[in-house]
Amino acid sequence: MEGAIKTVVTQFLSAARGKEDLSGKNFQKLVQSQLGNIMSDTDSSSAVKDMMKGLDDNQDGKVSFKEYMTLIGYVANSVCEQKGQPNAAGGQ
Ligand SMILES: [Ca+2]
Repeated sequence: MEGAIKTVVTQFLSAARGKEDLSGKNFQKLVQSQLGNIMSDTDSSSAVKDMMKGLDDNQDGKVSFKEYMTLIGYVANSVCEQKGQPNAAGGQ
C-alpha cells in the first residue's frame, strides 16, 4: 500500500512538471495514461474536461493535489464497489 501511495504522489508531481497544480492539458494526459483502464470516458477530451470542472473546487482552471485526491477517492471507491478486479487492491 505504501508503494501505491507513493505512485499516486509521484504521478501527480511528474504530470504537474514542477508546478503546484495540473493544467487542463496535463490533467488530461495523466488521466488518459494512468486511469484509462479503470475509468470509462477518458478517451473523450470533453468528458475529461467535465471531470476536471467537477474536481476544480476553487475554480482556478487547474487541478491541485487536493482536488486530484478527490478523483483518486472516487476511483478507489468505484474499484471497491466492483470488487474482484484483479490487482486493484494489491492483495487478496
Ligand atoms: Ca483548482
